Amino acid sequence: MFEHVKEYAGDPILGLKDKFVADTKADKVNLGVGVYYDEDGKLPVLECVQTAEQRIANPISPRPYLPMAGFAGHRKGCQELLFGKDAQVLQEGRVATIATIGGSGALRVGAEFIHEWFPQSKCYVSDPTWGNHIAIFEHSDVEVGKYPYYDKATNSVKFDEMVSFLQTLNKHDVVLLHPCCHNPTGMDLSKEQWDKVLEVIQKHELIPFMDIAYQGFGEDMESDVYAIRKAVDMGLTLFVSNSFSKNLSLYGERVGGLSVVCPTAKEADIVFGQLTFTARRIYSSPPSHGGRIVDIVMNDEKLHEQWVGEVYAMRDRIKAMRLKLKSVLEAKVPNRDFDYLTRQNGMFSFTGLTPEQVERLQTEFGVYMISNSRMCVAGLNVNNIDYVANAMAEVLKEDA
Ligand code: KET
Repeated sequence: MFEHVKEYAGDPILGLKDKFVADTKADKVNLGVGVYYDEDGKLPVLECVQTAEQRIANPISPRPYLPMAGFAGHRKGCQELLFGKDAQVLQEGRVATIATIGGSGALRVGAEFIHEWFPQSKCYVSDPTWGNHIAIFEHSDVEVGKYPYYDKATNSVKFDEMVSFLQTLNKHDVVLLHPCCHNPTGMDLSKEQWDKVLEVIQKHELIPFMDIAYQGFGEDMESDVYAIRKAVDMGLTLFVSNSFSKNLSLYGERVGGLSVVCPTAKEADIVFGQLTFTARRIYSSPPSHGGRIVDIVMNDEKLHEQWVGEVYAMRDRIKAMRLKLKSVLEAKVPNRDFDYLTRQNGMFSFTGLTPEQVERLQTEFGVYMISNSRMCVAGLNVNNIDYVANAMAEVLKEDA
């Protein structure tokens, strides 16, 4: 019956965990998946989330089906975070938002919407991008292309090439962008560069699809959504997928949102209906637990403030790890430039290690990063950073 079914090679990011768990080395370190671990190497439960959990648990409430779009408070939380509490675009009712199953669910629903209503459109992703961007759009039957983004030789963005390329795209082609903390490279555009990219998008009538999974981990909550708010100010139509996995440390609850900024409130209503219909056809309606937490934390002023502080503490710890790793590596491998470590933002660093070097780190030292050389800096802490730096220095030195 199943002889024709092909074997699944496994996911390059999520599959790495099994390898890590099976590794018996005492000093092993997992820097694969984009997850924030605290100073003790533990997955944190944020204090604001603990308070929300207590409210949910007492009293324990019934579990009806949620609306297809999720809780209204969850949707409002997404909107105000992305567009601003008093944003005019929200007052005008021009944003259609549904709660989704993580950022991945938002991408999937968005990709299905594009396929259905813009069947001619291709989707262009940065070269490189998060691998699942390509998989999700292709699996929704949207053809995927790549725009130039990262220059490995200089560890910087190939900005001129990127802009020239975007100018060649067709009307209504989709451009998938990372508003902050680019995955996997950590290299973001400056505000001036965003202005230029959005100008090209407007001129060529392209559709920006902004995927934001790390709001608060770059500069701050507001600066990290500069591109989104600028696009709204320019009157652009855009898609935004957001994830609360990282900034609420709610990975397993699968909470996110999909927002479509429309030219008019009437169009927003129609788009909203179609988004709910798409959700209905895939998973019907979202689960309630994570949605409740989002609703409580985002809409309670005190908890919201506490949350922002907790995100900034995670951000600052990652930045401290970048500095420390840079200084240890500079001392150990003086012929190589490690400046990129502190120029990159968010959880990831694109280390430029070869696949062979990444493999050696795994087999000889039990240090796990993605084969494209992406390291999750948020997995480093004072107890493992010297070990990781030493291991990196070893594989870099012997190859030099
Ligand atoms: N967008 C980006 C850019 C992203 O890095 C992730 C997750 C997601 C969306 C998905 O978010 P979620 O809410 O979990 O559905 N990235 C990490 C985890 C993964 O690969 O699934 C990662 O890159 O390690």
